[in-house]
Amino acid sequence: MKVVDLRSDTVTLPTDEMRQAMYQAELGDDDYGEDPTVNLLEQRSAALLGKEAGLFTASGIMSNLVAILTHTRAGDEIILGSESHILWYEVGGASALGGAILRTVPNEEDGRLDLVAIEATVRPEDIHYPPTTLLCLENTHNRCGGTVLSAEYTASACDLAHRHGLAVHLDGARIFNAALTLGVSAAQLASPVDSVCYCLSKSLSAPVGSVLCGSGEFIARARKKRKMLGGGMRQAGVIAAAGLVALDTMIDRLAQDHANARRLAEGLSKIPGVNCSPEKTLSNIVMFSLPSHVPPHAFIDHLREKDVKLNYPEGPRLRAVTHRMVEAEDIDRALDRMQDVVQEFPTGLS
Ligand code: TLP
Repeated sequence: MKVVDLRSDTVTLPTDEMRQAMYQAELGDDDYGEDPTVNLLEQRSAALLGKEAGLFTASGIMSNLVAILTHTRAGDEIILGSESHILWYEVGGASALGGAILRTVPNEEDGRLDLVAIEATVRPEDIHYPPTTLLCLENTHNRCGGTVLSAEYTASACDLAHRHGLAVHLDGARIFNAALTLGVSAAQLASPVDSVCYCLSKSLSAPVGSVLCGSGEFIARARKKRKMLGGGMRQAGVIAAAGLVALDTMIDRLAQDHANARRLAEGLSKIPGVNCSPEKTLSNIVMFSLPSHVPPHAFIDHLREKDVKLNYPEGPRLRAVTHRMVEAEDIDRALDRMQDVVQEFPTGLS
């Protein structure tokens, strides 16, 4: 029986077309700027995001870290969301390796940071204060359940940041999902930010990689930071080739993942005691909570025995992520299994 793996869109495997392209990729030493496949991926990424240049990195975390190292100096303060991926899941790299102080502003439920709160958090010039030099945003927002930041909001946040001399980095790991939801281009969403990265290895289904984009001058400096982190990958065209196929073939199919996420959210909202809002399911991430008598860890363990995989949650909310390897019929099967498992727990007992 096929396992329905809803843990993350990072579990997606490369398509046959990607594997073919990897095999046939034209290669060179990227540290000499001589890998034509990497160069093409960087150029195409920059064009898609409306920036001058791109930098292929090993992962989303590396892109975010390289961006932070390039925008800031040790001791600078960064403003970012209390639910941001950079804060929660990047092993504290911005502080450990970049010496950055992370100052959070609460994320609204929809992934925004309140503009008044951002402004109040920027440090004025004072001998006691570290300089605030960077604002980080995230679109779509992972921990806020795949919510999207509109182009208008992003522009307002950037205006404010730029007025105070801060640069803005956008963690756009799933920016093509956001663009689809909003009916705008990724370039429009990224237009006011100084740097943006997106991931090839999540909803776009490529095996490895992320691309950081920005001005030519920014990317030249970022390239050196990537090198410092050991991220010069030589014949990286082998993996960039899959990324190019992902750009050609995976962006247009994201609508299926969004429809499946909505289908899952609608089904979940009908299971008695399960709390899930289909109208808040805006991309490929579904957040839900279980009836209070159902312990999440046991629920997930039982579900795994029935070939449906979810990650253990950190709090009361569970996350399910749709992707290329999950079809509508898999969603229906997952829903049946979830309903069965909820019913295994007698009401009133935990
Ligand atoms: N997110 C992963 C886990 O780390 C939680 C996931 O399963 O969703 N930015 C955002 C918004 C992300 O969601 C992720 C990965 C990253 C950056 C980092 O990407 P990787 O893991 O490829 O370095």
